[in-house]
Amino acid sequence: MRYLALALILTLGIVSCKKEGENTFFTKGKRVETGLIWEKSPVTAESILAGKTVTPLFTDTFDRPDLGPNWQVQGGDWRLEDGVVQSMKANNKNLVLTGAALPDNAMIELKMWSGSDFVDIKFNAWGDGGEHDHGDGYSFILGGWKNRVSVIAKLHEHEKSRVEDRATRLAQDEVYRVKVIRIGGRIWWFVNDEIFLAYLDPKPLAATAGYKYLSFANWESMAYFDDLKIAKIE
Ligand SMILES: [Ca+2]
Repeated sequence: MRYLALALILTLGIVSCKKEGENTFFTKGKRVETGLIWEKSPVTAESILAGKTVTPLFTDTFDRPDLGPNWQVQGGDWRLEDGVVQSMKANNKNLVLTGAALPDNAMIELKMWSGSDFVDIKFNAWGDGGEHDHGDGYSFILGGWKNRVSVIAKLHEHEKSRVEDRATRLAQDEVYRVKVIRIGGRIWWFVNDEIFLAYLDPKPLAATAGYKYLSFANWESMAYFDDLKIAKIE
């Protein structure tokens, strides 16, 4: 009986190791716990895009006085200043890009930084553009929860299958170059050209169902965004 139990434990161990191997992703050598993180590093944007066609769709450098017709303000204090999108307090009322739709397969590039020592800067992509308390579509949060957790989350910032980086501490006033690549249900998030987090969604949000909006988000950080670029991947 004891041997049977041992054999059972070993078998389960082998099965769980295999499953774990398929679903485990390493970020900067750190293991991230989740069922939905899916690939081992290193991965580069160039390797993901190899053989694909990337077509620019939309750019915004925000070098003008007003946000203009491409942007819709849900609330908060979103504004342009010194050629940069700024918000000091928005309480999750977003600044939504209504002038361009995100294709399901796309690359998003932008710069974001925080003037707050607790960082906590974020944006949403492939959302429905509506008002939600905790994120729209896929949320990308850098140094959230007082600079303790960075995440990719789907439809809700606190959802159970969100992927997390609890090791990296971000810096106040440091400009982070962000690149998000999505192909189907696979999403890669690069920060300063290094893979930061990745998310596998078995039931990806689709533009045909209305999930096609990018939005800048903020609770009460000194949040800054600039140099947005969106490209279609085929
Ligand atoms: Ca600018």
